[in-house]
This record gives sequence, structure tokens and C-alpha cells, in this order.
Amino acid sequence: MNQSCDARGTAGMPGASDFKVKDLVYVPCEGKEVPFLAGLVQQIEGSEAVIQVADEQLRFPLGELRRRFKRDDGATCDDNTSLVHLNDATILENLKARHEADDIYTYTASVLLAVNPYKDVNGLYGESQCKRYRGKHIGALPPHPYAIADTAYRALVRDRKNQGFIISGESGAGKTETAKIVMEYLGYVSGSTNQKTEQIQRRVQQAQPILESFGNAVTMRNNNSSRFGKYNRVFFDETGTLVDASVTTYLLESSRVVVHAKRERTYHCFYEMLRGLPDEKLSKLQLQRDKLYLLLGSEPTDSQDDPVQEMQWHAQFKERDAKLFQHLCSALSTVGFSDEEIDSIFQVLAGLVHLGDLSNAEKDEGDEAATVQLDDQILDKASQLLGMDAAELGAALRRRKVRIQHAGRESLHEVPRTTSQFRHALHSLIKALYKRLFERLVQRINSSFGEWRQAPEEDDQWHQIGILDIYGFERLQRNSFEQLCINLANERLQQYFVENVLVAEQELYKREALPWVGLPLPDSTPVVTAIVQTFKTLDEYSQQLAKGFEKTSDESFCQKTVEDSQKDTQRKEVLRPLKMSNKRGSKAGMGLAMNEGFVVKHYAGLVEYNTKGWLDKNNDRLLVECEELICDSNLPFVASLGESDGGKVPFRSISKKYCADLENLLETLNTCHLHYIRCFKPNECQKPAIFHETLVMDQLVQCGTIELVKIMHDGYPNRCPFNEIVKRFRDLLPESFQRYGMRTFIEALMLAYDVPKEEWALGMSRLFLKAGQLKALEDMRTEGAEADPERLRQIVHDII
Ligand code: AOV
Ligand code: MG
Repeated sequence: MNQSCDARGTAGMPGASDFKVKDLVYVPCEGKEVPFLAGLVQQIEGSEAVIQVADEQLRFPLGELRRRFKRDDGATCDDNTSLVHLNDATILENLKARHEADDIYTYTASVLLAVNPYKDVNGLYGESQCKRYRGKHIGALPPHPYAIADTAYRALVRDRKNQGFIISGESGAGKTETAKIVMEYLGYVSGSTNQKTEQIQRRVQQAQPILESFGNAVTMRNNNSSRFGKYNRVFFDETGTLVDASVTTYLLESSRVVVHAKRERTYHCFYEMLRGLPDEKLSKLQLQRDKLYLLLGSEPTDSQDDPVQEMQWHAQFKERDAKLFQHLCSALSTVGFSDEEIDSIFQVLAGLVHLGDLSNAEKDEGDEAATVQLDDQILDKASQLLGMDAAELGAALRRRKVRIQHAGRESLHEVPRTTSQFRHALHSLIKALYKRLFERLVQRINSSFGEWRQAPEEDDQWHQIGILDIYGFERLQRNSFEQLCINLANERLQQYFVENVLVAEQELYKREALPWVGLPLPDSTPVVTAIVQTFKTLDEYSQQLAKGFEKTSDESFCQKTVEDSQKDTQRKEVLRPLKMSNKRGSKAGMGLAMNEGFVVKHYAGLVEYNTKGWLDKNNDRLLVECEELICDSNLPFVASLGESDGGKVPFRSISKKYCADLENLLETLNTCHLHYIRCFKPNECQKPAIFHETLVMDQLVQCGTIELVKIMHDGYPNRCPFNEIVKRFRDLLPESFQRYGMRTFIEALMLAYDVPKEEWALGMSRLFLKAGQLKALEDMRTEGAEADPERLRQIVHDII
């Protein structure tokens, strides 16, 4: 049972009957600038209430109201769970007030929420702050990734248990930056005890700019958007000294090398190279510094954009590119690349840039026998830089080989490619080379960490801290294969999150010796099963296409997927045909035909997927003609990027590899004690000091924070240390009660004011309260309530 879809409506809500006249509330306001408005209950009529909102009186069902409390000016909560009322609206208000005050971090129980400040917050990071957080307990200082990193590090050393950080959030929310902040602390705390440690530390740090140059790009939503998932690991020996590191990457968006939307860019490295390489190197690579090559500008088909405007837009990144080119080069050397290797990397990039300039070539489609007209100069440049033979390169791109059966004999023929087949071949070659170059860099980075590795049998005594910086849940205008992969990972991680937090909650109850509370568990199994099944079908169809079955198409795959799902009672709930969802007014509405996509019901909402191109996207193998070109390159570096079988096997599944990688990751995470950091993007314009409430609210729902709060609501969301309760409510009981000790004092307080037995529990060090009870006590205190003396005498008699 997945309960998350209505999370927004009921989060943290006390029973509807609890409201009374004059209560402070928030009311939802769909479709407005803000998700909630503050109001005051005027009247209650059955299941509805009349609420004064500004100068209007409005009617709302009781179930839609959220409790509100009057916050002292400037007072916010470090931990959402200590809010007097815990619900979506109060959490949002707390985050907003904290963002305004540059307190960008807030706990929600064990989870750290981080709101992107989009500016350097003074004095928040750096060595002096690291020092401050070292060895302190969570809660002793303001919330910070350093505090969590310190806890993780100490737990690793003390308990000898692996630790993991799951950093999530949507594009631009700050995952990558937060991951670096965590790593910075781990570098600091694990000490620079010897040269070896220092070297590893430096390399771990320097690996980041390399990965960012080759795997990040400017997108509409983030000027430094990571287009791959990444799991960084640092290993420590039993003394807590850094001994090794590794990085695993997931699913680089390789299509970005050949196409990107207007006002976006391809990978940073291309622009950095053009901006930063000295003149003589550029001319060796036959490149012009200020030319907007086809790969670097927006989509070739996009003719509406004014080239001058486009150049101007690109110009804003010049300074950044020049600076980061220097960082990239020094990072490559630190990680151990030789000058020659660095040259070959740029040579391949330059080769790709020239190859890309062939993209607009066409052929006379009226003439069957004609081939695509290629510009020989460009072809020469590309082939020379990639160590290929220009004639062979041209032939592979212009013609395809087909087997023809005739009179019982098979013969091999060459047929001219159509313009679109040519472009497909060209783009596949560029994408494959880039993707393999990226993978090679990752491989080299990893082997550079291990250079000082001692005997591998020591591995067993090492423990690791892993930091996962993975793409968040995506629901774009157009959702394709990549989004389904990304969202599958998010489904799995979300499930993990819920289970883990639940476990943590229950452990806390156990530690505090509370009675066990049954908590409901949302279940992602049906949607995960549906996606896995979709990938199985996709594999079958991709394989058929690769083998040359003419009838296999994206449409037939889509149709089969939807049909299969409708036959299964569980699956049809989560994977539906397009029409049905369109009827219900799905927002995305890509205007697709039935066999061009489907809808998946994710924990974070409905997503419409467009299945165009999936059969090809799912195939990791390159056309055999292109694979041969790479393998036969006379440059050893390029040839080493070729597949050893020369491309003989026509199909290798990308989704299968992705799912296996994901399972592997989850298995690793299973050995870890997990720490969660949820990042939030406060606005779409990437600017400081703007907090767009609706945008943040959507993210609170999507990342499961509201779900967490709901779960906690079913348990005891308010937990206060004994001394705080005594301090706060001292005046509610006669002074004589204070001599009985904090525990007894609190018990007496609960009994004296008739807090129902099932609404509170005493732990070892904290009082646990159901939602609303803390507020009830606060109210009594402000109203100057006094306990009935007869009652008090009875309590003294009973419990003391
Ligand atoms: P992402 O990793 O979550 O997006 P980033 O970590 O790249 O997001 O953050 C985006 C931008 O926000 C950064 O380039 C910084 O300018 C700014 N930023 C983030 N965190 C901080 C911080 N703690 N202090 C100051 N500025 C910050 V993506 O990779 O797109 O999903 O694919
Ligand atoms: Mg990122």
C-alpha cells in the first residue's frame, strides 16, 4: 500500500475533531503563489470550518486544516521535530525563516535538510569550522553536514561499521556541492598523518574537477549539472587513517554530446579546452578558439535562434571556462596523467568536435545510389585527429553493409545510408567515443587511488564511508529512457529511506524503552517490478532490432509493455496506457499517441514517458562499421577505446547493466549505516534570497520528507529531553513537585493535566508526545492553568 500520494493533504494532522474556535491554522490554497495561507478558526460546522484568512471568510473541510502556532520573531527550530506543531506547512515556514537567516541546514530527526543558498554563506565552511564540529554530538552545534560527517567518522572508527551518505534532491538543489562538503570534512578529520594519506586525499579532491569537466554541463536548471550518478568511497584502516578511495559512476547522459536544448551546453570540457588551450596547441588540433562548432551550439535543427544572440549567451561562461581549464589540467596531472596522455585526451575531444561538424551533411534523397555528401576538409581533420583513415571513415558513415541471401548463398553488399541513417551512425560514433573516454578517465582515477595500496588481504580490516550523489527524481516536459532509469533508482532509494528511517525510529523507541509502535510502511515493490519487467521487454525488442528484424519498433515495444501490464492486477495500477491518464487530466500531456508512451505512478507522482528511440538507446553496442574504425585507429589511445571483439555481437543491454549496477550499489549500502541529506532548491532562477514556497513544498513531498513526518506522526513526533520539559512547564505544578526528580515530575504533569495515556510515553531521557500535545501544554501554560489540588494529592499518593 503506497500512502504517499495523499501525503500533502494529511501530513501531521491531528484528528479533525480536535479543532476549536480561535485555533490558529494554515489553509491550503491550490494554484496560488504560496501553498498555504495563515488563518484563524471562526466557526465549526460539522466536518467543515469557517476560517478567517486575511479579510475573507472561507470554508474548508476540517481535514484540510493544518495547525499553526505563533512563532517568536526570528525564532526557528534547528530540528523540525521540535516544532510545536509538526506538519507540512510548519516545516515549510521553518525552512523559509531559516533560509532567510542563512541557516541553510535543518534536521528532521536524523535527516539533514539543506536549502541551497546560491551564495557563499560567510564562515560556514573551512578548517576552523571543521575544527569546531570535531567530536561534538549532533545537536551541540547548529545543523551541518560536518556534524553528520563527524558522527559517521566516529561511528566507523568506534563500531567498525561502514557508513553511507545518501544525498538527494532535484537538479540544482546542491547535491554535488554537499557531497564535496562532506568529503572535505572526512579529509580533514582523517588527518594528514603521512605522505601516503596526503596523496590520496589530494587525489580524491582533484578527481572532482575532472569528473565535473567531463560529466557536468550547463542546463536550464543548473549551470553545473551533473549528468551522471556518482558513488565516492573513502576507505579507512582500523586507526581511522585514510588508506584508499574509489569512485563508481552511473549512466552518463551520452546523448548530450550530440544534442542539447537551446540555452544549454554540451559537456564543460569542450568549451574549457577551446578557451584554455594555448594558441599553438589549438592550431595543432585545427581548432578556432571562438568558433561555435555544431556540437557546442544548440541543436542543429534549431534554426530559429539568432546566432548573434546565441554567441552572446555562450560568452557569459568564458571566464569560468578559462579558469576551470587550468583546474582541469592541474587535476589531471595530480591524479597521475602524463602530459602525453593529457594531449591525447584533448586530441580525441578535438576529433569529436570536427566529427560533429559533419552533422549537417545530407544526400540527394531522390537518388537511391547516391551517398551523403561529406565535406572532405572536415573529414580529413577528424580522421587525422582520431588516427583513422579518411576514406574508411567516410565509407563507414556513408554506407552500411547488408547481408543478402540469393539462390541459397549469402553475400555482403554495401548500401548507401539515408541522411538519417548517416546521422545516426555519426552520432553513435561520437557518443560511444565520448562515453568510453569518460569511463577511461574514471578507471584511471581509480587506479591512481590504489597506487599505494598494500596487500589486498588487508581489505577486510578496512572500512568505508560512501557518498552517493545521484540524480534526483525527474519529471521533465519530455521523459525518456534516461528518466525511467533515474526514477527507478529513486524508487529503490526512497524505499530504502523509508525502511531505514523507520528502523531508526524504532531503534530510538527501543533505546528509550518505549512500547513498540507499529508504523505503516509504503511499498514500492509493484512499481519496481513493473519497471524491471518493462526493461525485460525492452531487451527483447532491442535485441530483435539489433538483429535486423524490420517489424520491431519502439511502438510495438510500447504496445506490448502496456498490454502486459494491463493483464497483471498489481502492475496495471502502476503502469498505465497514456489515454487513461490523459482523461484524468495529467499535467504533462505530451500529446502522444497510445503506442508512443505510457504513464508510471511513482511515489512522487505520475510521470508520462515517451518511448521514442528506446530500442536504440538501450543498446550499448556500436554499429560494427564504426566499432572497426575505433579498433583500427593508428593512435594507441583511440584504439584502446575499441571493443575487443570489433563489434561482432550486435546487442548489449544498457538497462540490464544499469539495474545490475543499481543492485550492487544497494547491496553496498546494505552494509552501511546510512545518513541522509536532502537538498532543496529555493527558486528556479539560481539566485540568493528568493524562497519560492510552492517549489520547495513540491520537493518536500517528492523527497519523502512529508512521508517521514507522517510516519513520525503515527509514532511520537515530539520528543523533548526531560530537562527541557521541566524547564518549560515548571510553573504548571506546585514547586514541591520539583524535588521528586525529572521523570516523576513529568509523569505527574501528564496525569495532572489529563494528557491521554496513549498520547505520551516516557523514555529513558526524553518525553515522547503525539502531535498536538506539546501545544496543548503550551496553551495551558500561557493561559495560566492550574491543576486541581485534589487531583494532585491523588497523584502524589499514587506515584510517589
Ligand atoms: P545538484 O548537484 O543538486 O544538481 P549542485 O550541487 O551542482 O546541484 O548545486 C548547484 C549550484 O548551487 C552550485 O553550482 C552552487 O552555485 C550552488 N550551491 C549549492 N550548494 C551550495 C552551498 N552549500 N553554498 C553555496 N552555494 C551552493 V544536478 O547535478 O543538476 O541534479 O544533475
Ligand atoms: Mg550534481
